[in-house]
Amino acid sequence: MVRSTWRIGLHAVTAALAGLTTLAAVQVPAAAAPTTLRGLADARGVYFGTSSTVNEWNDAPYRSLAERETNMITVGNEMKWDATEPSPGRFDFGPADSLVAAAKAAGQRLRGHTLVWHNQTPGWVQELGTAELRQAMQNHIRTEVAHYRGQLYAWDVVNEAFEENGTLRQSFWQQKLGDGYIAEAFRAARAADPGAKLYYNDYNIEGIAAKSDGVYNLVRTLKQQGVPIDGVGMQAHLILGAVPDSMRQNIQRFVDLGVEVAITELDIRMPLPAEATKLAGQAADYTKVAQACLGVTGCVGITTWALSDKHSWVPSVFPGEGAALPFDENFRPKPAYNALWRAYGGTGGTRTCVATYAVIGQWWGGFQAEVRVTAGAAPITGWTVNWAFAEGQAITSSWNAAFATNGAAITARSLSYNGSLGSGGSTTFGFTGSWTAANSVPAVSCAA
Ligand code: G2I
Repeated sequence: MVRSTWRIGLHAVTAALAGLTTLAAVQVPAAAAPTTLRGLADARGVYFGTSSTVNEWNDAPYRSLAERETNMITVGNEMKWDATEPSPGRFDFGPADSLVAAAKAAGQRLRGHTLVWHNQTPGWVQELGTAELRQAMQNHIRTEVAHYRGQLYAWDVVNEAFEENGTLRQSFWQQKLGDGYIAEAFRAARAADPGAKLYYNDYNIEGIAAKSDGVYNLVRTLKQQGVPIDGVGMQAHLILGAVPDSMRQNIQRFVDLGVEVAITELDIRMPLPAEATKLAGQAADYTKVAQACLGVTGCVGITTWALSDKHSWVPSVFPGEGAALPFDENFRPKPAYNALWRAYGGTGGTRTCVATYAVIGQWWGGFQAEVRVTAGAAPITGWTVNWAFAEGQAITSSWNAAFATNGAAITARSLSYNGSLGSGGSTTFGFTGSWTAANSVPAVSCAA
């Protein structure tokens, strides 16, 4: 909000000044260079996002990382059918609502995920006969999309409806409702929220191959029939060393059909353990994906499926594989992060450090917090972490940093023994404090 007001203001000032030829030199303050992927994405008019579940969001360091680095959140599980309509007509939007409210409070946009899928759909839906299933689908879409009307950037309306050979997946949807269920779902979603972008979303459609040909033909047909589809989500659950060479060309052909494209669930897994060579290869793969998207006007953003390896779905589904995300389990940026940083237009190497703040203990009137500082790609020789205590918290004792307080503003600086960090290295400092009404985790920034 503040940003766009400033932009409008600046345009107005610039326009006004254009007429004043007597003013020789006008000093317009230079915008500070972005220090996060979120800032870079904002400056470029695209997004960088992550998925988040309620559990992940409650992991304070994860949340502060996501708030700092991303301007788009995909709700990880809480908008799926098993969460929102566990029994017929009984809707529960509580968990999803809490994520929506939190993301909006952090100034992030949201992608809704997902309405019609063969997974995470309750048994009662799968057991319905044709007429009842059609009615249940319509009712589910109508109710859920209307609940979030005006609040979401986009919806993944239909998810993973294709087989690898490019034919429609023989799901219970397809078998009972026939091919037309996809068009019906998009129409129902548009009627319930005319403002949300409506996406078809799938995996293994990043390169040109039988499956993406199938999706391409579907989208072309839907467009010809006037079915309201606005976007194609390429999930991009990829494998180290196997980013398709045709990815950019594939994105372009979809854009040429008149839809936008997004990378919606990016991760690039590798055999564990992760070591330097694999991490460097993964960074090259992240570069390839990001350039394929950002090189095409109409590819609007990239979302990773979680942000840190701590919360990845990969190890539980592919035993022995993992390390698929841009931050490691301790929230330290990996070479893949630096690759994204450069692909989004970051210059001068990566920003120099990140800090994550966690409340590690809380009792009536008091709490203990720990802040972790992590260097970026280049070594650093000193750091400063800033935040504001908006709820009246006060520091009572501290360790491993020099604190300065100015009203609500807190500054913590490195000491002689913990300012120097190697590339990706980290250290922690902490404090105990007092609180009264509330003790939320503040947004922290780090400079080196
Ligand atoms: O499988 C990765 C993604 C592929 N594309 C669609 C996405 O929606 C999908 O996400 C994953 C979630 O990240 C997992 O968290 O979808 C899985 C289910 O298909 C999710 O896993 C499920 C577990 O299987 C359940 O046991 C668990 O109860 O998460 C549930 C909620 O934590």
